[in-house]
Amino acid sequence: MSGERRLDRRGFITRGLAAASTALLGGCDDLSDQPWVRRVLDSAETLTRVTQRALLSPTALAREYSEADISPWFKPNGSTDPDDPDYKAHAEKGFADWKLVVGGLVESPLELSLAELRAMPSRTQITRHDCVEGWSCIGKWKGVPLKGLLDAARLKPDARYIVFYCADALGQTGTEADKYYESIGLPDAFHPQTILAYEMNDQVLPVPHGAPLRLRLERQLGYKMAKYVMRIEAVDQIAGIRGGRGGFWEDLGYEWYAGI
Ligand SMILES: Nc1nc2c(c(=O)[nH]1)N[C@H]1C(S)=C(S)[C@@H](COP(=O)(O)O)O[C@H]1N2
Ligand SMILES: [Mo]
Repeated sequence: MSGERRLDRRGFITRGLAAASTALLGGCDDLSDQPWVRRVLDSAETLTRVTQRALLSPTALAREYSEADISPWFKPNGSTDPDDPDYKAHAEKGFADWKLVVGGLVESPLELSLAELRAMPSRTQITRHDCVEGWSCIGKWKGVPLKGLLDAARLKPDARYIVFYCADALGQTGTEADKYYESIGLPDAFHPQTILAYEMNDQVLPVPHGAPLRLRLERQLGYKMAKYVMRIEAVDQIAGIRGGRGGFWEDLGYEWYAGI
């Protein structure tokens, strides 16, 4: 099968899924208990991975846009105002004494304030955000490349994944176990467009979009891009974490590699 036909098939399945999920649901709700959704997601995932391997190198860049392309309104989705007491206390103080924690399989664990993150080399990119629900928005993001943080923390040789722990709980019990989390592999972690953003459209990152810090991972779907990132951990496997599938939505059936 030619690369072009693979893309067509994948596009067909992805568009079909987007249309179906938009028709059924207004938000990133629990699609996963519907077996047909699960089957479509699984087949789209396999095709996406095959296509991406065939056509793209691990360092291929996602398309970047111009200022004129920036969406006048960017839809906030999922959690938009975390109901966590620690988070609320930090938000009230403008995150002035908040610190990002970097730990796990690293030689030099780090705790970095927003001022320290802002003092590190940054990257700015205008990119399109695609949600699994079928909507897209273009926004401008500025932040610190994850590579810069990982180089500073010095990964141990057995590190294979980077896990992001967030402040917000989306689940039913409101406990630690319900908090949003995500994980990515090292090729994505070191990709030049993988940044921890503290600015959106030239403003301080607003709370609905993940203040004080959110992941931008431009070659995967929106649910991978953890907002309200409090702690980053390098690990050798994701099987022992929470539901074991590498993310909040993954534990409910979404695919771990959500390539676009
Ligand atoms: N912590 C956290 N991160 C999250 C979510 C969430 O609910 N909580 N929702 C995800 C989904 S499904 C999408 S589409 C994007 C939405 O980002 P936005 O609010 O900036 O549009 O964030 C992702 N990251
Ligand atoms: Mo999403």
